Amino acid sequence: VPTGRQPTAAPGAAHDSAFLRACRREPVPHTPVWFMRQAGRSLPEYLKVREGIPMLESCMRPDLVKEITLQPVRRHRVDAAIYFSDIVVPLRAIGLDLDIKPGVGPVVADPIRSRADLERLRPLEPGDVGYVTEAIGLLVDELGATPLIGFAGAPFTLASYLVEGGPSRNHERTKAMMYGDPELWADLLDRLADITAAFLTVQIEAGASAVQLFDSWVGALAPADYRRSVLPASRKVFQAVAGHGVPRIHFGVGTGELLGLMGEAGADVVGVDWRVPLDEAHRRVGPGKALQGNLDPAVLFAPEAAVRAKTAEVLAAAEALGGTGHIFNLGHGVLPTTDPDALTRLVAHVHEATAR
Ligand code: 1CP
Repeated sequence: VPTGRQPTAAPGAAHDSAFLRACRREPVPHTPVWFMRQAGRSLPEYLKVREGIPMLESCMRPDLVKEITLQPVRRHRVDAAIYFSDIVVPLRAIGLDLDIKPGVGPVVADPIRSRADLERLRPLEPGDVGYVTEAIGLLVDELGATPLIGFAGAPFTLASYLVEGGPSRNHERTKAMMYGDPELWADLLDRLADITAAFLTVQIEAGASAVQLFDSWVGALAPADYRRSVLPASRKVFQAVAGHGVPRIHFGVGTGELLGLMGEAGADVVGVDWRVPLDEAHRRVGPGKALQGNLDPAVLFAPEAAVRAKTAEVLAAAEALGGTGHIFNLGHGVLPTTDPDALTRLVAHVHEATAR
C-alpha cells in the first residue's frame, strides 16, 4: 500500500548510528544500548496514554504507537527505538480470534491442533497491517538518526501460543504435535514463517532499519530438536528478508545450548540471555556475528554499586568480540516494576564507560 508520505529525514538517516554500526561490526564511538521491552512497561507516561485502551487496540492506533515507541528514547536516550506492538499482532491481522489479556498475555479462542485448523492461517497481505506502515512512517520521520527496530515472533514461539491457546510453562501440547505429527508441525511452522516474513517485510519497507526475531520460548528445546523441527522455518524467515540488507537479530531465553544454531539460522546479531557470559557466547556463535545482551534484568533492583559491577562484567566479557559488534541490552525484557531512573542511569553509564 503506497503511503505517499514525503520523509523529512534523508533515507537511511540512521545508517551511521552506533547501533547499526555495531550490528555490522564496524567501529563505534560508544557501545550502543537499548532494552527489550523498553516501550510499554512501567513508564508513567506509558500507563497514562494507555489508560482505558486495550493492548491490541493500542497497537492499531498509529498516533499511540508513535508516542509509546518514542517515550523510552526521549527519557533514557537509548540508541535505538523498538516498534510498539506485540508478537501476536500479525496473527490477529489475518483474522484469528485472539486477545491479549492484562496480566496474562496472548489468549487464543480456538487453538490450532489439527490439519483442518491450519486453513485459518492464511497469508498476511500488507493491506492487513496498514496501521503498521502508517505508524512506522510517522516514527521514521520523527526519529531522524535514531534507528527503529521492527520485530516479530519466531515460528516456534508463535506456534506455542497457537497450539497451547495461551502462555505455557512446559509447552506440552506444542511438543506433543512436534514429536507426534512432524508433518503437521512442519506445515504449521512453514505457514508461520511466511506470515512472519511478510510482517517483517512490511516493517522494513516502511522504514525499520533492523529487525529482531523473538524466539522467546525456544530454549525449551534440545539442540537436535531445534535443528530438525525449528531451524528450517526460522531460516526461511531470515532468508526472506536478507535482500533488504538490514541487520537481523535473533533472541531467545535460556538458549545457551542453541546459540550456534540460532546464528546458523541466519541472524547477523545473536541475542544472549544472562546465563552465558558474552565471551563464551562468542565462542559458541563463532566469528562474523555481533552479540546483543546481557545484563540480568533483575540486577536493576540492586543498589547502584552492584549494577555498576555487573555491568562492568558484561562489558569486560564483550571485549572478546574485539572492540565492536556488541549491542548492550538486558538478558531479557525490562521487568515491569523496574525503576525507570535505573535504566536512564545505565544508558549514560555504558555510554561513558565505553566512549572511544
Ligand atoms: O519491547 C518493547 O518495548 C515493544 C513492545 C513489545 C514486544 C517487543 C510488547 C508489548 N510485546 C513484545 C514481544 C512479545 N510479546 C514477546 C517476545 C519478547 C519477550 O520474550 O519478552 C512475547 C513472548 C510476547 C507475548 C506476550 N504479550 C506476553 C508474554 C506472555 C507469556 O507467555 O508469559 C505478554 C504479557 C504480552 C502482552 C504485552 N505485550 C506488550 C505489552 C506492553 C504487553 C502487556 C499489555 C497489557 O497487559 O496491557
